[in-house]
Amino acid sequence: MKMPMFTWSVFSTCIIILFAFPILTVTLALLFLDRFAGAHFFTLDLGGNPMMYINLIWMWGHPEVYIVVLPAFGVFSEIVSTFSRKKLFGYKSMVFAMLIISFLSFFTWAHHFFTMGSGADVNAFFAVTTMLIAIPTGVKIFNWLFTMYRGRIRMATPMMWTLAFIPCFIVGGMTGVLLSVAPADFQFHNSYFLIAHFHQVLIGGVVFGYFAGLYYWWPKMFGFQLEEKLGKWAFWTWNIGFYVCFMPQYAVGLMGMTRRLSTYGWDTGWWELNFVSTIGAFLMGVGFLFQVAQIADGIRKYKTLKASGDPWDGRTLEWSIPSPAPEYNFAVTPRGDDIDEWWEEKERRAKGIYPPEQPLEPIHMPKNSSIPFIMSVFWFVAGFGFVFGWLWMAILGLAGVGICMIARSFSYDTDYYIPVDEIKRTEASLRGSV
Ligand SMILES: [Cu+2]
Repeated sequence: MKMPMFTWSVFSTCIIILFAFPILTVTLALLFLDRFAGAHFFTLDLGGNPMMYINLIWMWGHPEVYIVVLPAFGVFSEIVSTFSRKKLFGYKSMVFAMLIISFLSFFTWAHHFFTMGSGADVNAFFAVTTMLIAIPTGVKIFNWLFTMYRGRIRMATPMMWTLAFIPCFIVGGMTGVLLSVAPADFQFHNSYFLIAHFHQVLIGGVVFGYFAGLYYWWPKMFGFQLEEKLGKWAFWTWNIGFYVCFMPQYAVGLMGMTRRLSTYGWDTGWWELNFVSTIGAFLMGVGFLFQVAQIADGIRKYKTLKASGDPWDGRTLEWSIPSPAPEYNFAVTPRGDDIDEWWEEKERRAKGIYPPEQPLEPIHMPKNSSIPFIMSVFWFVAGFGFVFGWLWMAILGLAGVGICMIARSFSYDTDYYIPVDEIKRTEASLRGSV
């Protein structure tokens, strides 16, 4: 299957979601029975075990970190090849790496509590599986680097966030390997060293990735470009702030500071590094303000910043349609023979080879429904009632959920067709602005 890497990343994320979330559902059901029906799954007495809860939470929770990071990996793959004007290096190995990460992510959960006392054999197993994940991740890093090699790199904000991600994630990943050494983890456990590692992978990997993706697809989503100069200010304050904030935390962790402290004594010698860390946190806050200013500025200058359908000289098919995309996306189903189909198409057009005109057909569309949103409000009411033991509120919420379900089940008016005339009109008005 020739899908762009972002599509593959969403695909592998969905696989992990499919297997990980049932564990969370069961865990919450058991917790509910403990709290509400006097069961003893996670209690200290009557046969229960609180560590069972921690195990279940991380059986879901470790795959969850890959659920959040894999789409970011997909974003980086798209951006690296677009802004290096090259095909992604090692496409197949990228896909395999992602699938292997998805699989391995289910066998590492106990690395969150090597100190539980499960013994050397169990700890060794989870240490090895954790270290193994560094291999496919390393493959991806090398492929991104090789894609850039001899490419004509353009330093636009999406690419800058991608470039910042690579060294940041390497350091975050390597400290992860340090943490995975079970005997050493008896020292690192619950220390600020762990906190620094976690934030480096989750901010340096996930947040940077979604920033890169937002900058990249912003014109496609909203029809205007974000002004680059403010974006660069945001980038630098964010990145300098990041290192000033989190690097001292590795040190203060090795000095013995544990997580979740509300205060500590002056004689610990931790305050200087914590103070540096605080400065970094505020710098990141300034970076965030620059980003807010960037969006506000973009909305104000909407007309002058108006984006074409293909503002980055893109490679994948979303760039072949206008910005913002019409509700039906593609007027005719596009060809998808190549990963960089739009790039190939542009090359063909440059040689004067145009695709045959395809006849327009009415487009089948789903109708929007507000019921899922209303239902989620009722779920919230029910959950709130259960948490505080207000049964009347819980029943009210559940009744609302039931009514929503029934209403949706009996609603057959769920789709419509966009007639050809309307597609023609939309395309003509949008193409005018391309
Ligand atoms: Cu983990």
